[in-house]
Amino acid sequence: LSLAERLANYVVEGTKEGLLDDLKQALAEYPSPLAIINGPLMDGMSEVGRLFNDNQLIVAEVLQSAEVMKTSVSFLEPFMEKSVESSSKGKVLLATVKGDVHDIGKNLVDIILSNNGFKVVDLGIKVAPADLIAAVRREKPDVVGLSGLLVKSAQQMVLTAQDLREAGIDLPILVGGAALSRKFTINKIVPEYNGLVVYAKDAMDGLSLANRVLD
Ligand code: B1M
Repeated sequence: LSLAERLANYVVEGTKEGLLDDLKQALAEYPSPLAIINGPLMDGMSEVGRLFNDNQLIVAEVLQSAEVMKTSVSFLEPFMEKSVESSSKGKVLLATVKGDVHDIGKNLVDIILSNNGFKVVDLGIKVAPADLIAAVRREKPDVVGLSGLLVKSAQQMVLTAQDLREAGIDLPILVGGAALSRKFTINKIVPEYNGLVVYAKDAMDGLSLANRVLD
């Protein structure tokens, strides 16, 4: 198997045997650590999603795939480019919405923003609107970032935006995650909120939008 196929396979099989050696080799061959994540590792995750959808994998197996992804991201993180400016660009409050446990994408957004001059406060997963509102008041962020992968999470983002509006909050919101689209964001979330709402398709897009929003 090629290096790319082996890397995707670790994720699909949920096994870590040989993973770190292949990641080291990939660091030498790929243009950046993020290219390893967005390329072969994400290919593996897409295949996991497909097999799971097809009932060929059970949740316990998908959890092992998630573990491989998390281990890989932790291993690659120290090799990612970091900007010199120290947490001066602004503060981002990050959360996976209520009812949703998926956090690999959110954690990637955290890493990318933190490495590029943002101070990130991560509230974790299954964050209810009331907890988000309390955190906005406590942390006084410049941007709120919401992640969600389930179809019902897209609807939860609409409810969260409504609750934020009712609480008098109009900070820019950055939304992302597999269940969302730019169209859904514009048609469903934007009308329910008084502030700016922007959709990011991936973590790098999230970074450039966060930069633009705070410029
Ligand atoms: Co779940 N799951 N899962 N799962 N899971 C999906 C999302 C699913 C599409 C799989 C499938 O059926 N094909 C499906 C959703 C279907 C739907 O809603 N229509 C699904 C399901 C059904 C479920 C359960 C309901 C299964 C069950 O229990 N029967 C359950 C839900 C639990 C819950 O949330 N209440 C469940 C559970 C799990 C695990 C716990 C086993 C595990 C998650 C572990 C974890 O995260 N700690 C898991 C996984 C791993 C997946 C898949 C296979 C992979 C997700 C992932 O990590 N991708 C997923 C299928 C798939 O996506 N192909 C699936 C890698 C990650 C880097 O990508 O998060 O998309 P992603 O992030 C991207 C972008 O979206 C974006 O940037 C990242 C890339 O740079 N992004 C943002 C994300 N958030 C952002 C925020 C931003 C900006 C960009 O700004 C704030």
